Amino acid sequence: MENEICELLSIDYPIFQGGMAWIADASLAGAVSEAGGLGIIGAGNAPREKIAEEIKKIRAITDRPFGVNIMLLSPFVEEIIDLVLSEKVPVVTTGAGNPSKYMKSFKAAGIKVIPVVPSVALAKRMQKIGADAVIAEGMEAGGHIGKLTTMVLVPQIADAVQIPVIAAGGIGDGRGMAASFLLGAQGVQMGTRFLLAEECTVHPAYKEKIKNARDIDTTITSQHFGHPVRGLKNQLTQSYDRLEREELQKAAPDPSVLENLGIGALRRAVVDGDVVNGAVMAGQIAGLVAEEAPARAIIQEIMEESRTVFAKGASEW
Ligand code: TUI
Repeated sequence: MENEICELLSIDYPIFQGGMAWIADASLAGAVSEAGGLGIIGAGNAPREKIAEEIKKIRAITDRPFGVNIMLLSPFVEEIIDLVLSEKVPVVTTGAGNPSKYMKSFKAAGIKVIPVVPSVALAKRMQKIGADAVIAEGMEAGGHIGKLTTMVLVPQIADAVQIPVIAAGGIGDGRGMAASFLLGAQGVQMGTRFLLAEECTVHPAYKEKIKNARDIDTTITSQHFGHPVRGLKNQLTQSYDRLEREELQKAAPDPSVLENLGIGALRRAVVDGDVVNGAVMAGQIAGLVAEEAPARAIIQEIMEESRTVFAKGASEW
């Protein structure tokens, strides 16, 4: 029997590569799609021309399906939506908000729409307005996160909707994939693990910091106002914590103090390799021991391991 996600998207393996802002470009997404997974270009805060270029590049790398992740807080969200509609990209994933008002245009263009949802309520709403599947992302994930863990979110969403569920947040190997399927998911999305793909163009210092990370090395900034973001601890996250504490003492806390600190921080880490004062977004699975490898090898290893541990479990309990 075919996997529902593979059938829906015409891909070989139900593995999505997270559409990481500044990081997930045509090089990484093209390699993942070419290897049979779903590669996703992260639009992040980029303007239309930048993403148009990445779409052109990925089409030169592969003729397999790919996706574009639309970060709904982007100042360029309207022009990115116009771009994916005119380019008729095969798949759109959305993050950091509710994509309801764009759903009709996506569907009219024949685009498969798979929103990231942090709750059962939003998953049900997305199913109702025509989403093809949902990505249930737990707060183990890197970047902007919701409040629930993958372990509790996936089964509750799987029970609440009939469309396929893709598990995300804290998944980095075949064990995580097998566990996700046992919780009711039909696919997985991984971001942090693909940072160590050879085709991932993130600065080598960023990759090194991921390789050296321990289980307890991530933290959440902007927990109390603004948008909570998970990344590896460094001087930037310490400054955030201090400023946030200071602001919260005030009679009228001003969230813009924190926003100012965040502007350009991700770019500093990804492009310049400043992992001390830049934002090194990563999930809690960064502590997992993993080597740099081609995207194809990562996908093959995870497929094989997930099947092995699943079969082992079935024979032991
Ligand atoms: O979007 C992500 N991860 C991201 S976006 C990003 S760029 C950024 N940087 C700083 C601040 C904000 C964004 C870096 N990482 N993951 C998907 C995701 N979506 N996580 C949580 C959500 C989410 C949250 C609320 C989705 C929907 C939602 O809906 C609220 C509503 O309006 O109902």
